[in-house]
Amino acid sequence: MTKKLQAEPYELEFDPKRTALLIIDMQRDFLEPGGFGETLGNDVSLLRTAIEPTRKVLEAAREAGMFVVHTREGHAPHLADLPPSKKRRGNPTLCIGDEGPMGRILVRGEKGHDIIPELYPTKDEPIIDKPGKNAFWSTDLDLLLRNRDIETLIVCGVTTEVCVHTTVREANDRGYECAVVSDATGSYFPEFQRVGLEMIKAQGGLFGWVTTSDQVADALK
Ligand code: TIU
Repeated sequence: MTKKLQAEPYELEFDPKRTALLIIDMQRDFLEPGGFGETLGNDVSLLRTAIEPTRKVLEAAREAGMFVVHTREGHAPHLADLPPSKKRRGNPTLCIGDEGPMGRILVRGEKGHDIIPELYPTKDEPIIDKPGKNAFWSTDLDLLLRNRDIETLIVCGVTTEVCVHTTVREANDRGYECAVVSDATGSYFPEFQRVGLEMIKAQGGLFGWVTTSDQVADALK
């Protein structure tokens, strides 16, 4: 049955059976001290405000029986999937693959690469491991969504202007309707958070909708 989601620039009608919750990169490496985000010079506490709203949306989605997909950004231990340009960029204190306090930075299988305990996936919730910022690039995310006839994505995660934006832009071109949950996303830069969300909903919702965790929970009740 179709439901109505309060959002900007206007209400979005969605069918929970054809909607997936996509949680982008809520990993220790971005949200906890000693990880990739901090090695790039960022204050990771700025992202932590997104945890509780994301948990609220995740619980509502689970209760509604919605399809939930989590993503993690990172690389195989051999780093053969890491472009040298990505390794060099950002003038980090530790590079991707170096040993940090939570294991090797942004490497699959390491503690820092994993999803934070507050939002840990159940065994029925696929985890997409992605080497880039775009969750569709070099992954089988599209296959998983097409198999379920998904048409709408409710998107949470970090960071708003990097992996969330890159993924939502690609999702648009692939024909998915995207609603980004403002308080369940986060940026290391408050200005980018504000403008990043404005960009999604500008021009009559050029990339999609912006909603809140409370509005998603209300819609799924
Ligand atoms: N640096 C930054 O803001 N983000 C990333 O490197 N990856 C994601 O956004 N996940």
